[in-house]
Amino acid sequence: MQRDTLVFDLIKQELERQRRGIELIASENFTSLQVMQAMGNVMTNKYAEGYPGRRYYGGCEIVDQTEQLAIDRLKEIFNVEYANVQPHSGAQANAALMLAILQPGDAILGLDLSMGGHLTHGSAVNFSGKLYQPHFYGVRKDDGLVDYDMLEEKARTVKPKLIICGASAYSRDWDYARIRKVADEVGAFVMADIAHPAGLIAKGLLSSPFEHCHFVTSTTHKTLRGPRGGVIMMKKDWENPFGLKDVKGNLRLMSNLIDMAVFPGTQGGPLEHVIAAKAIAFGEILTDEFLVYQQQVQKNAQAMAKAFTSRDYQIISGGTDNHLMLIDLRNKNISGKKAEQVLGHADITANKNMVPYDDKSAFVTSGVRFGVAAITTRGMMESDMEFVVNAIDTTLMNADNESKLKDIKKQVNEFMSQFVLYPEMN
Ligand code: DSN
Repeated sequence: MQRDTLVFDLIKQELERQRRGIELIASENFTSLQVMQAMGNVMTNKYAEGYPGRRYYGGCEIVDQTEQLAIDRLKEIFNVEYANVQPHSGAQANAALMLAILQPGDAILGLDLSMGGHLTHGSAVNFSGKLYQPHFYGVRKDDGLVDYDMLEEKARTVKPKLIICGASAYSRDWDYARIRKVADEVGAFVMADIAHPAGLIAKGLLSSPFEHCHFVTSTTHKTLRGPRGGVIMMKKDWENPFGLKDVKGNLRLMSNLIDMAVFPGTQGGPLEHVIAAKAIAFGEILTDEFLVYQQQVQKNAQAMAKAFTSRDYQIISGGTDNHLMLIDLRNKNISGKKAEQVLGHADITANKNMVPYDDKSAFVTSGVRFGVAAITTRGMMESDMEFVVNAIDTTLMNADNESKLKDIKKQVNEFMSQFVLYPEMN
């Protein structure tokens, strides 16, 4: 077979783009080389429907070991009794979990997408909003914090089967205990989607949801810095408190119901090469080096927030506890869409984002979201946040000045050349 130089050339161009730019998309990161190498290996050839020790195909004795290693390491990281490492993504993890515990038409309660929530938490354009009956809570207008009074009131009114906490654009920690209390009162399950702050939770830098939430889902590629994928966990293998049955009408442990909802419920063959990469990433997370990384993530986010505030940028909720921040650009007279575009011209990658109570559509938005997980992996420290924020500010204030933008791009590229990325690759 002839080597496909067209595609490999595009991969090379993507490597160069990642090397020269400032990556501020809050959901992105740079995996280690060994995590990436594990994703391109012979395990991609293997069918392994089922679970370690109980597969529908022969020849699974090796992939059984990598998958079991991934499960065991994930359980150790979060000190949990149950883990499923097969979901292909965070959205797949949430779909499987909901399939396991809900019936079509059941009420669910999640954070509104326009207030920082996620598509899979009940959005009308997503399976979660189409199959189930979605209801939402929001954040308070005055301080941008989750409105727990509203959450409780909604829970008592709509009596959801599932309350979802977790967000894509919320910079503060969560009061999981308070959510569990109202869930118990109305007879609901609680699921925490920790896709964004999982790395900080793994190292004890944010509150743990595991004591209070029946289920926890996550992606593995954001602050966890693993391959693109998802996971589902439970602190305890809940003995099915609501008497949920499988398709044959048998009462089962929650772990059985979730395993069945992942496969055969929503997925086919697991991506065993990606699961091998998850196992490697989970091994990295267990090290002290990863604690130092997460501590730096938190320090960098706080330094970045301070630098923005000193330039009169309005951070929703006034700051950050985790790795990200959401900025309302209305006092800067530029939309999120335009900000994303011009930052792109300066090789600074970020995404437009609705802010709470936004008067602009999701395609335009009044806000922009920044995260520091990726630049911290590149090696940046608190002192580097001044350069980054200054570059952003100068870009946004010169949005229509092409020569100035070229100038900033040059400075950005020079600045980034000191933070070497994948030196082994060419
Ligand atoms: N799309 C991800 C994010 O950017 O936050 C969430 O799935």
